[in-house]
Amino acid sequence: MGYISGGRCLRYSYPIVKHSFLVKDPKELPSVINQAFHIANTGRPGPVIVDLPKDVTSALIDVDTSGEFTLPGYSIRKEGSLESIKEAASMISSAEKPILMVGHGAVISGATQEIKAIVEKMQIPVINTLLGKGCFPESHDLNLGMPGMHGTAYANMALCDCDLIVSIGARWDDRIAGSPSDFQPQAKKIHIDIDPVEINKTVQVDCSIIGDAKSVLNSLYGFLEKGNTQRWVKQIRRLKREYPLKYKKEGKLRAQHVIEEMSRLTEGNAIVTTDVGQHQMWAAQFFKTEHTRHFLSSGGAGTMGFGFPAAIGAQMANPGKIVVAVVGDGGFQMTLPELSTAVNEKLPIKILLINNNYLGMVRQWQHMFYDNRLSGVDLEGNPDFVKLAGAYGCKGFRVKRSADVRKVLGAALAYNDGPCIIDAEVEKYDNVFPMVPSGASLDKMLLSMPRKKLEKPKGGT
Ligand SMILES: Cc1ncc(C[n+]2csc(CCOP(=O)(O)OP(=O)(O)O)c2C)c(N)n1
Repeated sequence: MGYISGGRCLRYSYPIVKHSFLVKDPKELPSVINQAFHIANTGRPGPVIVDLPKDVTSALIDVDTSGEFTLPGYSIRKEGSLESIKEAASMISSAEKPILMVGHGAVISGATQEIKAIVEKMQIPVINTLLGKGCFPESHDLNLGMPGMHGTAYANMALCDCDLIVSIGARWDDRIAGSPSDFQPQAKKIHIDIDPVEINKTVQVDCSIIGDAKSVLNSLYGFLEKGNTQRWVKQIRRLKREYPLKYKKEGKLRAQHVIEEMSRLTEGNAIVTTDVGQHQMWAAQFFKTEHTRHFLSSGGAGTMGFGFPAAIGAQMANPGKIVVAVVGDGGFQMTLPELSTAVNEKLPIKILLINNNYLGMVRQWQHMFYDNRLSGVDLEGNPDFVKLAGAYGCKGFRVKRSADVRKVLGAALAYNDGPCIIDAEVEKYDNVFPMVPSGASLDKMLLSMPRKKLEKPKGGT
């Protein structure tokens, strides 16, 4: 048994994977591999580690390809209980100010059509979590985008005034709930989730349905009776008009402008991946996503450097699609050696590098909550990314002026012989707004930098 691939790996991995196996007897291998795939792909999907010690990898075995197994402790409930579904239907039918909150679970279950059917029948506005983006088209009149820490003002305001929140595969994450113990007490809450562990984990709900989102919504639809949300929908439309997302158009090039233009040019059809940080939040705000599984980002794990490798996977799986990796200058430098993979495979990924010469999101927190005492966030030592692209045999573009954005992005979109980097040199000191300080309730949302000193936040970036 190898030293590193020993029992320790098993224990280290438990908190971050769905399941781990340590194969001690080579004969177990076919069954374990089948179990690993089954566990990874069913219920609430997640990574499974199969730890193979050296003596197992070098053993010779007669393979029994059937690899049969039973997993007595692992059962998945697909259909929700009829009783809970009926209770939820009655709550939704009688609500005057309901909101659907669409999360990653809805994406995984492929519930787009079911959500659309309910929205059209009941006239209910929709918000989506970061990972739920695209499950319901963002161009839809009743879509309010992402709520929470850097969500749209209108989504947060709607949450503050609604009387019912229906979470569909969303886990009331702290970026949305802020302070879960007093999250929107005026609203009743329904939670639909395939993973029973998520129910009442952070936010206490009034009704829960354990099951697969698509299947549950299908049954739910039949029990819904059209209520009257006309006034609510009017209010939503007014909020959208009065509090749109915005950014300064004058002065230096803005990240939001570059992202918004890329969104416009790709018309909701690109698969977008992101790193973690300010650019990620701006991508969530300004890259309008029309289709499910078209926005790939690192959610709860918050993994910098995720965007580019994710784009490689997305482009490999979708050779005919435009894939745009919106990355930070910090995050990109964590995984950029993968450029050689993308160049070798001639993957036409557009790497939209939002280059602010800072670990921007951390700088923003130091600016807003720590008297602008900046520490460890300066990236003045950045390489010249266009030259770096050249060194890898990759095409490089640079954009510095707002007036050139459309032209440069157009040229990058027209280049399909391999990957390209678009080095967008943007304003260094821009902050992401709206912002709800970490741990605060949604009504503490800031639309711009306040004059008075802010308290130190309770949570992390
Ligand atoms: C691997 C990793 N290290 C640290 C963090 C904490 N963190 C969150 S955002 C951020 C800054 C990201 O900077 P950059 O990639 O340049 O993106 P920007 O915020 O400037 O858009 C950091 C350090 C993290 N999420 N992941």
